[in-house]
Amino acid sequence: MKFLTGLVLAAAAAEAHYTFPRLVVNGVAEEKDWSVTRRTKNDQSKSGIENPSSGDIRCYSSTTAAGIATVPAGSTVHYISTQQINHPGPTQYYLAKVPAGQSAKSWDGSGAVWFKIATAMPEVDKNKQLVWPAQNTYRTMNATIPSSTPNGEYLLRVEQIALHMASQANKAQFYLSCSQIQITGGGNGVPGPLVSLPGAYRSNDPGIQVNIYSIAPDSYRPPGPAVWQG
Ligand SMILES: [Cu+2]
Repeated sequence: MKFLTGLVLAAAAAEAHYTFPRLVVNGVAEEKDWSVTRRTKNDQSKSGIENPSSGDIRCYSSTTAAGIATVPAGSTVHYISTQQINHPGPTQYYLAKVPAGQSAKSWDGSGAVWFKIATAMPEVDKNKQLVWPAQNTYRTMNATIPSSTPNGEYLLRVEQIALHMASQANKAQFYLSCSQIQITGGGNGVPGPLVSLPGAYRSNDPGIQVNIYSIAPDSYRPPGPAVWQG
């Protein structure tokens, strides 16, 4: 009996986790999983990252993808999730411009190169729990590529930070993907502030180590830099 219970619990825990293998641009999904999105190390396990200072926090030690998605500036993007995003917590998006002479197909995203383009605040649901946009769906929330983003190749990074156990240190779980994209039709914006990943987060940041069962929704502070307004 004990053995059976353990199996059921293990299955439930596995179901609770997710990866984001497919980018959707203006409603059109990449043709198959991991074709412009880099296959993350947790492709099989689906487990989250608990240490925000680890190298995994950038692109989850993923392998590079074969393709590059064309993404017009001003596009709406989201990701398909393999499972329901059932853990509460914010979704954020970042971009990093590929340096001259390098390719999105191979660049590693190192250095102070990442800027944030979207974040999310919670609301309170009917059970008086904090709930974030797109929570309990099979997709991440939408983000818009700012129309003044300069043309060129970029890495696009999405993260969803699961905060259900985050009142303990190093118990937030980061779920994330990076995609290889080319922005077209952009502008002359100067994106920033620029941060490094790892580097932008500390495990005790108030948006990472937080008891979401005891805070007011508008007091939540998503971790990392301010959103670039474009
Ligand atoms: Cu979980």
